[in-house]
Parts: sequence; structure tokens; C-alpha cells
Amino acid sequence: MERYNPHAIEKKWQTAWEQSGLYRFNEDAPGEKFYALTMFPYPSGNLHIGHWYANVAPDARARWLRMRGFNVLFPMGFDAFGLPAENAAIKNRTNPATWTYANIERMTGQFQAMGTMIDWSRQFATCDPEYYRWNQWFFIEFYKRGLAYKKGGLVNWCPKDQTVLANEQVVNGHCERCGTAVEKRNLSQWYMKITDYADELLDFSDTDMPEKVRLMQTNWIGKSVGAEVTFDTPAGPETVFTTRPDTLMGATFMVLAPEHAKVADLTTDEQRAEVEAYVAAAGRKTDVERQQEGEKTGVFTGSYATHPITGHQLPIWVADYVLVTYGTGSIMAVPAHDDRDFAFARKFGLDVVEVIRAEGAEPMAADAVEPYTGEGVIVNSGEFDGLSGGKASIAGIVEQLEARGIAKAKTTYRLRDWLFARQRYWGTPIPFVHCPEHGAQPVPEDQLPVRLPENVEFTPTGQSPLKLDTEWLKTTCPVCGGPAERDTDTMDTFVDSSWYMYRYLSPDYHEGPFDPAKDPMMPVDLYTGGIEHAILHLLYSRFWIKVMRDMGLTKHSEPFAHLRNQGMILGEDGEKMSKSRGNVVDPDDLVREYGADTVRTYLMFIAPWELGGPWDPQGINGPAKWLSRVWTLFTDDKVTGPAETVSEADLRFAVHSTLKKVSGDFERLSFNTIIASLMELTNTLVKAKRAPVFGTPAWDEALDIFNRLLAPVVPHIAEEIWAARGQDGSVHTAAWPAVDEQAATRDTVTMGVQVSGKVRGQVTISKSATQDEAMAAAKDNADVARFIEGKQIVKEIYVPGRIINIVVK
Ligand code: ANZ
Repeated sequence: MERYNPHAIEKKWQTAWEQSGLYRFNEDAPGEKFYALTMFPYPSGNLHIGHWYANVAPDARARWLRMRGFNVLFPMGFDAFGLPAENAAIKNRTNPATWTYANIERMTGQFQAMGTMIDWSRQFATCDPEYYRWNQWFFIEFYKRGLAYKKGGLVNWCPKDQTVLANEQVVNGHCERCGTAVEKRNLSQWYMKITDYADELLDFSDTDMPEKVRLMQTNWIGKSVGAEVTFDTPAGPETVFTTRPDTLMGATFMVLAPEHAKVADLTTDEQRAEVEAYVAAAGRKTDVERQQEGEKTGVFTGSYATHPITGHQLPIWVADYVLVTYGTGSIMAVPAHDDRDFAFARKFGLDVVEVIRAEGAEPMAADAVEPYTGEGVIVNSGEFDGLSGGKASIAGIVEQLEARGIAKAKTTYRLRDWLFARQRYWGTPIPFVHCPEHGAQPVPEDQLPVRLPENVEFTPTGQSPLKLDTEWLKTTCPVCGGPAERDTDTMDTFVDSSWYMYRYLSPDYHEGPFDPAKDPMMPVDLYTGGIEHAILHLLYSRFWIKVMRDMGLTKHSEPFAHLRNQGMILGEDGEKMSKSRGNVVDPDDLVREYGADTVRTYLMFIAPWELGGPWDPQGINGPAKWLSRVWTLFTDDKVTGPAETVSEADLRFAVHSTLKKVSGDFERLSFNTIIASLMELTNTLVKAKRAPVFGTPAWDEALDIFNRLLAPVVPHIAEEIWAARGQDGSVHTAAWPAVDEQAATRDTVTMGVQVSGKVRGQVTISKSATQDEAMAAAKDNADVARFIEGKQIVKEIYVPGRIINIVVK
């Protein structure tokens, strides 16, 4: 018998599967559709262990569904635009396209070595002109609907990458990609009107996402219900946004953001030098620095606002804790009931007036050291006194203020429109031309795609490299035919992943982004990937699909019916794997040493999939040994070792209860327990091979079922065994076995037998044994017999499954 040699079988089967088109998806095949999708990778050049971890478990599950009769679509592609390709091009003096396509080829090979059921005939890269053509088509369609527009304003600028960034790409004030502190610049840019969909994006009723993901998106959208209140100022009326109109009578000063348009007008000559210095300093700070808890800073403008009810004069200050990008960029400050306003008032000696008091509480002390932010009763507010106050009870107050023309109900969102343009090369060119006569005009549809020019300089200059290819730049106006210039910005690369799940349905379709006849394949039934995409990618794609729905392109409102996030495989040291830490595990090395099936097994076994955990280099030996045992079990005819007593019922119980457990575990994505159950079953089978049950129909059934159970997790060895057992076709198109419910539940029970209340022996009887049968078995037991011999039995007690008691005298 040959030893288990994965290298001899894995490549062989991968080639055979490829040749027979085993994993080609066909929408006309029978079975309920199931669309399983794992987030596509960026073609960095190498599949790392994280990619394996993210892909093998969903692959196993897709295979399991297929065996259960679902018609499963499981595609893969590459999210190929973005800065790393450009940076690599600058470093290696190659073209981003050359670098990217070489990486794609290498990574496709690595995916194939993993032995997945990916249908490679549907693969595409988002940098394929045939793909990004549809980004351009969508852009123009969105523009026609007023959803793509150009606007000037302050934008986030990364000084290192020399490009603007969307709010979503600024993490704690730093560039998400390179970590450089982000600056603000005033530029005219393209935006997508995602804010039109803010409310709908808060509704998750058609998409099942982990609680954490829903929360992150909800907070990102940041819906706040409140009111706008207008104050008179020397520079005209100024409206503030407040979520606490119930505290209006407690407003003791007003604060403007340093960038607020009225700052200059409101600043008196006396205060001008100080205010200008403060505004300049604030401009040099990042948003994070400005929002950090700590000493509040600010400066008085010298002007006053008039309180709309009392007519009191409220000093107007400038402070950087007020952001120009939120609400109206100005606030009414209520120090008695807001933390930041309180700290500010204490620092600058401004008035603190209590207007909300907790039920039964003492009045706020003059030297109070903190504000009261809870619910309560309105006080010190004239006609409003006695009403309930607090965040939860503002509706009635707003109504009253509205009736008097002082306030207007207002809902504000933190979500901003999606800044869509980048001044970089490796992305989708924005399909617009600029005509001196007719302004910005979309490129006619029949001229799409606008391809990226090939002769450009990649070194970042702060301008789009596309500007440097003058031949490409010059074009004609679609309206007048006169000379015009192309738009030289490229799209944010998040556009690429916003609708790619539709492209897999018909990757070669040329009449539109996808063939509408395939729409019923959507939504993706199970989408899997990292939690790092909880906001950006998911929010953008949810938005995109809603627009597609409104365009009449699709019937669906959500791209993903269910989303699940895998955890992360960390280094041995519990830290994130990274080259600089030197803790990276290379899956290629592991495959060379152990074979793909062992690596697959280990990655499913290493941790609960949704949790992840640290890599343990010793741990892989367990799965490696297990597969050797499995191999021997099936291929070695010699039976050695002491005889065992596994009965037919024991064997069938082990097989069918495992089958039942594994199915349930697949359903709930509990992959590590699947592997554990299969290992346990292997132990029973190894024993059964030395028991009388060996060679019986029950034994054959056990091997057949075990072979099928192995198929999703270890596809190569399962296929080899299938062939060796002389089965037809592929194990991967074989049916998932049906559970024999009776066999899966033990029908015997082992019970202690008491003689006059003392346990004297043990019997194994049928769960449905009658009193007579149970007593007969008990009396037959030698240990019990000794205690009843020669005695008179006065009572026999039998509670099925619980008690056998023989009372003697
Ligand atoms: C008066 C007030 C009294 C407020 C009170 C709060 C508590 P959320 O819930 O996050 O939407 N605010 C408004 N615009 C702001 C800006 N541009 N920068 C900084 N702060 C701003 O927060 C809304 C509250 O944050 C608003 O309600 C306003 O302060 C402040 F006891 O108005 B409030």
C-alpha cells in the first residue's frame, strides 16, 4: 500500500477538474440557486495566509451546498485598480498594467493550488477596459439622474499620495493607505449623492449583517433628529443645529467653527488679530487633533447674538471643537447640559444656566464641576417650566417653537456625499470632456470605454498623470465638435467593488453591465470577507444597488442577503502578520510541505472561523496525521491490532450522528467543529475495521458516507478515494447523504442497577425496554445476581432511562 502523498494526487485532480469543467456554473442546471461570494482580493502579487483563511471555509461550504443539490455560483476576480500598482510602477519603472496582470496570473495559480470550486471562466479584473467601461457608463447614468455632480469645497488631501480622499478613507485624521496626516484643500471635485439614500441605507430589513457591521454603518450615517434655531447677529441671521431645543433657554453663548463664513464679519477690529491667529492655527490642525478630548481652546469675536426668546445678548466665540462640516457649522452653547460647552464655559468664565433638572434633584450648584446631560423637568425657562426635558422629549418643544416661528424641525446626517474623483492614474477615467463653449459634457456611450492612456509619467505631482499625455488629453466636444479636453481625474477605486457581484452573472456581456436575464441570481446569498470593509465597501455597494434598482436595472434593493465576517489569523506572537514583524506564514511553503488538503483542514480547524486566532506551527501536524490515517483507513487492506467490539448499531450511530452534526455545523459556519467531528469519526472507523462489523453492509455504508463527508473540506483526497473505491463520476457531484434519524439517535441506554437502593451493577438495554425486559436484564447481570441470591424480592422499581431498583428482604 502506498503512503498518503498529497503531491501525487492534488495537481492531478486540479487538472482533471479543470479539463472536465467540473466547477463551471450553469444557471440552467437544476437546483435552487445559491450565490456564494468571497470578497475579491487586490492583486498584490501573492496570496497570503489571510486569503487562504478567508477562502477555504467558504469554499467548503459552497461545495457542501452543491452536494445538497443547490445550483451554486462561486466566482472570483480581482479588485485591480488602486495606488499600490502605481507605487510599484514608480519603484520598478514598469507600467501598472504589466505589474497587475503578472500578479493576477500568479495569484490565480495559487488559488488553483488551493483546490477551490471557483468557476474561473467568470474571472475578470476591474482594470479590464471591458469592466471599467461599465463604471463609466454608470457614471454617466448617475450624472443624468443628478447623482454625480461637481462641487467646490474643502476636501481631504493626502500630501504623500498627492490625491484627495473620501471622508471614509480618512482614519483618525490619517490617510487610510499610507498613514500620512491628512490636510484640507479647497478644490472642485466630482461627488456621488449617496446622501439621497441615507435613510434607506439605515434600513437593514433586507440584508442580514452582523450586529457590529450594522452598528458601524448606522453610526457612520449618523442620523440626528433635532431642530434649527435662528439667532440674530450683526452679520445677519445665523441658524444653528441642535438636538436639544428643550435647552434653548439655557443657551448662554454661540460658537462658530473657525472656517465659518461669518467669522470675518463678526470679528471686531479689537479682536481681529487674535481671531485671525486662532483661525490660522486651527487650519493647521487635523480633524482628529481638533476633536480630541482635552483643553478647550477658542477666542471671542467681540460680537453678540440675540436670543430669540429672551432677547439676551450672547457672546459669539470661535472654537475648533465646532466642525464646519456638520450641521450649520455653528452652535448655541448650553454649558449646563453639554460636556464640551461646559468645559469651554468654565475655562473662559462664561455663564452656566441650569434648565433641565432631574426629578427631585437639588438646583445645580454655582460651582458644579460637571453638566447634567440626563432627562428631567424644564426649569428656569419661563413658559416652558414644568415640561419634561431631555433628548427623548423634544418633539413637543419643537412643535411649540415652530408655532412661534423660532425653530424648525430638522434631521441631520453625518454622512457626506461620496467624493468620487482622484488625481491618480490607475483607476477608471472619468468619462467627461470639457469644452470651452459647452462646459462639462459626458462622453457619448458609443465612445466608451475611455481607455487609460499608456504613455504617462507616474511620479505623483499633485495633478493627475493623465494631464501629461497631451495626445490623449485633446479631444472634441460631443456637442459642437470643437476642440475640448478630457477630464483627467480617475474614479475612486471603491466604484469597482460597488457592483462587481453583478458582473459575475454574465462577465462577457457587452450590451450592459450585466445581462438582465440573470437578475434572479441576485442577491448574493452569502457574502464573506473581512470586517475592515464594514463601512466603505458595504455602504457604497448597498447605495449602488439601490440606484440600479431605481434605474430599473435590477429588482433587488440589497446586494447581499447575508454577510458573515471571518476573523484574522495572527502571527505566532498574537500580532498581526507583517513583513516588518517577521511573523509571516507563507501558505505556498505549507502546501509544498503538507499538501493543500492539510492546509485547508488546518485553517478550518485552527479557530472558530468568525473569530480567528494566532498561528501555531505545531498545530498543522494534527491535520497532517489525520489525513494519513484517513488514507490508510481506505487503502490498507491489512487489518492489524487487537479485535474491537464496535457493533453495527455503534457504527451506524457514529456515522449518522456525525453526518447530522456536520450538516448543522456547515449551516452555521462552524468549521472547526466539523473537522473535530470528522476526526472523531475516523477513530471509530479505525476501531470498526478490527471489529466483526468490518465488511458488512454497515461498514460499506460507513465508508461511503465518510467519503462524501470528506469531500467539501479535503476535495483532493476525497476524490482520490472516490476513484479508488470504483465510484462513478466525481465525489463533488455526488449527493450529500441523508441522515438515518433512527440510527443517529442511540436506542440503547446504559443504567445503574440498584439493589435495595445501592448501585450494584450496570446494564445496557433498549430505551424502549418494558419493565419485564429491564428486570430480566438486571437479574441476569452477575454483579446484581450476587446480591439478590437467596433473598426475597419485595418490590421492583423501573423508571425507563432513569432507575432500576430491586428491593429485597
Ligand atoms: C445645544 C445642545 C444642548 C446640544 C445640549 C447638545 C446638548 P449629534 O447628536 O452628534 O448630532 N453641534 C451641532 N453642530 C455641531 C458642529 N458643527 N460641531 C460640533 N458640535 C455641533 O450632536 C448634535 C449636537 O452637537 C447639537 O446639539 C449641538 O449641540 C452640537 F444640552 O445644541 B447641541
